[in-house]
Amino acid sequence: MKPFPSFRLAAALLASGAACAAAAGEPSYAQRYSLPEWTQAQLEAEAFAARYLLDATLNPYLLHGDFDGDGRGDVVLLVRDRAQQRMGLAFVHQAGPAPHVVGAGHELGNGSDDFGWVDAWSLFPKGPASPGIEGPAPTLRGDALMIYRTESSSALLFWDGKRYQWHQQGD
Ligand SMILES: [Ca+2]
Repeated sequence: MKPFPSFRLAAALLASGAACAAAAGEPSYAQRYSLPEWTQAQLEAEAFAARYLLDATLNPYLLHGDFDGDGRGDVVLLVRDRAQQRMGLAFVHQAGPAPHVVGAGHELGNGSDDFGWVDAWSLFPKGPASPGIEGPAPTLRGDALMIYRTESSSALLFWDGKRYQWHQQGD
């Protein structure tokens, strides 16, 4: 049976995508279509793209939320630094100007500078947060992000107006 033309087109796109990038773990050509258009300028800017690769090993590989609380939707993506392949997260605020990276060479809380231990994540909608094991509940300006090592530990990451902060939930 002959392949459908659309199948051949997809194969050609995959091949060209593989040629221009695709280290293991990077989002596929199709997955990149899920990225909002406004993220492009920030993710393709030299300062970011020369240092980081997007990574799609978590499912879903991006989460939407209003992390800085300005009323406009933002996204968070898993990234790796090109130099040492350390995992981290890039929060991309719609207000810009550039993604905020935690992990991937930037230490945060007990997460170290490599978030390779994270195996699940979910959005924590703006609202009251629980007290952690190291301090009182933070006041959230926007949505926050829960990251997990399942059956081991979890932490809440939230924007304090200047940077992302770590709030340990359990270990
Ligand atoms: Ca926002």
